[in-house]
Amino acid sequence: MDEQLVDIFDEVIARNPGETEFHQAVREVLESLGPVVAKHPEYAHGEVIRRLCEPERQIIFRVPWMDDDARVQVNRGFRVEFNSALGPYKGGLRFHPSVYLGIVKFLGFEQIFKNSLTGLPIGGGKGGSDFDPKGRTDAEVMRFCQSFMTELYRHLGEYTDVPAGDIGVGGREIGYLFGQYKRITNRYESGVLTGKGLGWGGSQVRTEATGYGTVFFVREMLAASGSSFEGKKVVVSGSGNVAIFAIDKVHELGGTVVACSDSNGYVVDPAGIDLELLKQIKNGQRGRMTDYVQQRGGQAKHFEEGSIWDVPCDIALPCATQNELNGADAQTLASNGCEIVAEGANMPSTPDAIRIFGEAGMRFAPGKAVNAGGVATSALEMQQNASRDTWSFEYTEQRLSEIMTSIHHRCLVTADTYGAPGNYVAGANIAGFTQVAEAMLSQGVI
Ligand code: NDP
Ligand code: 2IT
Repeated sequence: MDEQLVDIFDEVIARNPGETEFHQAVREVLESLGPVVAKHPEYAHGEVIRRLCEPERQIIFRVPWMDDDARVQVNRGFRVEFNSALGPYKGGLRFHPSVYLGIVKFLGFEQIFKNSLTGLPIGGGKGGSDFDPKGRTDAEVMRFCQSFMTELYRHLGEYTDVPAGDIGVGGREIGYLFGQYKRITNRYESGVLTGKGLGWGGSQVRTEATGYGTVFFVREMLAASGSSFEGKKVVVSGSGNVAIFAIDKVHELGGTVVACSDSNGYVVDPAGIDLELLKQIKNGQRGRMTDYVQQRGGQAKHFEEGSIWDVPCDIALPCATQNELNGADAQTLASNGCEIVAEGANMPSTPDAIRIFGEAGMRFAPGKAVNAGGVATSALEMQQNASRDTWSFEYTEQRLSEIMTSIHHRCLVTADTYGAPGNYVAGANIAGFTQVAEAMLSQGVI
């Protein structure tokens, strides 16, 4: 790391004790910025990086709610409004028992650069709760969402802060959250949340966008070396929103996804994952990958031991959660001849894994570039809401595809300009950063 940046990083660690995921996300960005501070001394004078590492606002609140047995439950809610240089805070809400301030901060920090890369006017933020939706009834989820929004609504607004989904937050939760916001404020403010239902302000392609966008990005990586998905064997971890629509698009482009997973294990299905069955189990039944194997039959097998990254593949798409792919997994992927790793999830590869990809000559692209299609399509949803318009599926998907092509291009051009040709990590971090830094300098010390 550049000397000027070491002090800033030490300060981040000291001010945010124990928040290891946040430290990891900051370190990864700062490690890319050496050539940038060398070229732009004005960033040091304006303390742009020091300011960027401190969220503009952090909100933590109690979320009390009553379960179906009339017992009072208490969760903790978070919203970190990290940076608004480019637009209103924008980023998802995550409901998962592992959520604490360090996770929300790492996600919010990543979101700043990701949103900048989209080229659309959105700042960075993230939120969530340690609420675990697994095993909860619809009525319990509704009461939780209503209580969560009863506190959070005062911080939101279409020009202020616009949440969306993430792990554990999909169409059902966005519906309950929007309903409560509307009731409290007495405003039909469509642009205050994205990921809404198609009949009430949602955008075509938002549900598919992160998975589709991930595959569009890899399509560009492949095209850059004169290749395509045709005949490629692909492993996708997770089996949620991002994973499902990544699988969908890989199959459409001629590849075969031979494995996917959930937190209890992974499934290998050599004939290719049956997407209709997977969707029915995940969305219809809210079931598990073990249910998939039972209903699929044939050669599909479920594994509880080992790692999904043991499955040989040409392309690996981690689409579940942070730090799900470690150094040992990276070594296995390399030995099995995997060529490309692209992150559908946020920060799924550990620093060790990323180092090993580089040493093995594999091509690696980071989540803030690869999975930006989700938030980009959220920004398209905001555009449609602002103009009281709705676009067709085809038009919206075309816009998404162009945005992903442009992010890919911007990463490579920036990496070249700053002396790191072919390095998507450097390209994404530097391109995302410089646009935000310029805006912060223009807007003064705030
Ligand atoms: P979902 O809740 O729809 O699915 C999450 C999937 O990941 C599930 O299969 C889940 O398994 C698995 N998973 C979650 N936590 C863990 C864990 N601790 N260990 C193992 N597996 C786990 O979430 P999404 O698909 O929306 O999100 C997946 C990733 O993509 C996240 O990193 C998210 O931040 C990122 N992302 C999401 C975007 C979106 O638009 N939704 C946009 C950009 C990035 P199980 O069911 O067993 O918990
Ligand atoms: O990590 C992400 O980019 C998301 N969860 C989507 C955010 C959004 O506002 O659509």
